[in-house]
Amino acid sequence: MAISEGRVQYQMLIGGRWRDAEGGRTLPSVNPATEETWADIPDASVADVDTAVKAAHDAFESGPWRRMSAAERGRILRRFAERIPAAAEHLGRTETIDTGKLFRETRWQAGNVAQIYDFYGGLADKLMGEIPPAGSDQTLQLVVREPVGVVAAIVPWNSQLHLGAYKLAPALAAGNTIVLKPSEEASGATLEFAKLLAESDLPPGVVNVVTGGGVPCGQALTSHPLVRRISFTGGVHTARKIIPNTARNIARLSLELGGKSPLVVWEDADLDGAANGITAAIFAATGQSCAAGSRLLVHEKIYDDLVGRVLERAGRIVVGDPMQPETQMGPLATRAQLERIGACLEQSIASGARVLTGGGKPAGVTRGYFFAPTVVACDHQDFPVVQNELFGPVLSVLRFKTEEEAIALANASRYGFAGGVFTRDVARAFRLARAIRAGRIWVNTYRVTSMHVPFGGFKESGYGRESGVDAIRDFTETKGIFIDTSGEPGADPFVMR
Ligand code: TXE
Repeated sequence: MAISEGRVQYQMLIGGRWRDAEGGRTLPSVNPATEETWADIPDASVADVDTAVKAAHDAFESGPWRRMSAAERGRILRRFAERIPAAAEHLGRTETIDTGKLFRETRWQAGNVAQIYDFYGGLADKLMGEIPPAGSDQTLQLVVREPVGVVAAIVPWNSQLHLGAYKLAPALAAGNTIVLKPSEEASGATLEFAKLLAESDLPPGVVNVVTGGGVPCGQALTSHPLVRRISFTGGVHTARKIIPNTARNIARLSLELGGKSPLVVWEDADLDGAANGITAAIFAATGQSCAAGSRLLVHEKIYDDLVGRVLERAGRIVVGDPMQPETQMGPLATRAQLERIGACLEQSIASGARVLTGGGKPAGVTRGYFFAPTVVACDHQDFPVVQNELFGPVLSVLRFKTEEEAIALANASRYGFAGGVFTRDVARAFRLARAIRAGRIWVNTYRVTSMHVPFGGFKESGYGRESGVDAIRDFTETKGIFIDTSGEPGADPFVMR
């Protein structure tokens, strides 16, 4: 990294060396809280991506990483994890400048990244094979697990370090090598993190970081013939472009996409607790989370009371500079997000949706991509604001009468990432949790997470799971080995026995 004209100049990490993009091309990185360009990142070409994938491939084929004992790989990852907390403050600050996410949260997430590397480092030597029973006692059958090869990890802007760790840590623990591509909208924190990787005991080429646009960088990476596994987090429209690429390289793909998650509040719920859960679901991280709960479904008997509490809570949210400790909601990450959300809301208002609070820039704000906490009453779910993932602090509200109706409304979405249920009735909570078609359900809480529990979606929220113990297996291939233990010469293949 160098500073030029007050802007940070980043390079990419390829094969253990720092490199500019071909021709020195760069892309600007904008601080969404100030609208100022604070850094330039390399704009990788197809040739740069090819160099990075070949570096990862060489490290996989000829380097020590996959050959060393799994225990040693685990030790290297855990030693690496120990170095991260000292950098958490710096990484958090960089990510906040990059994305507008609250510093309180980015600093915490950077520290949590250490635990993710520690967790999967600890699993490296717990990956077991199998010895299935054979048809004959003269044959020994083994199922062993081997790393897949070069993994392409593609990460969006909303939680670059955290989401990146859930891909890299299990993939590395299993012995793979990586090419990581963060979003062109926010790559700074990842490139700062890459410095820690470069100084670690990971052999050169095991982790490579390329930066640049979806096209050509992401496209070249996901269609590269040496890539064997793609782990993607981003929008469904991008997933639709990546899936056809895997028809060329036959790389295994997992997709962690968006959501339009329902929050169902029953009449017996603790309403203040529910209002807090709803606030966490939609206004934390300015609603820019795949798990955001953005469709509130409320039992008709408590509709006015609960919505009143949500509006009161939304009205108290401190919107402002994401670096300040008192700020509760920062800006959206990009101007495009701001414009897209505004346009979708306008369309919905024109067709009858009613804004109860918010609906645009907060009063008095003159710069930065800020959008006020917004609640919109909707009499049905056909409005664009209910159908589309907005990835912003916009909550639609609808009432229901019966459990069947609540379930039908909750499931009337092409997405199925998560859901929230608020009730004191355990049996009802369990029925709703099972009935909602989504990969994660929270009951009387929201946003709580753990690296022991997998996450990922149903329907258009994607396929494959991240996090959890099984994530390490997901970066392996099984291999069946048959050993003749008879000690006798091989039998004539044309004589049936
Ligand atoms: O994501 P993109 P964007 C949703 C959310 C958001 C919308 C758009 O609704 O508003 O997607 O966000 C790379 N081949 N989510 O546009 O474009 C890109 O460079 C290969 C939900 O930022 O999907 C970046 O690194 N890669 C989600 C990554 O894909 C390509 C988080 C994600 O960017 C590519 C983010 C291509 N052709 C957005 N085009 C979640 N699950 O949390 C782009 N990319």
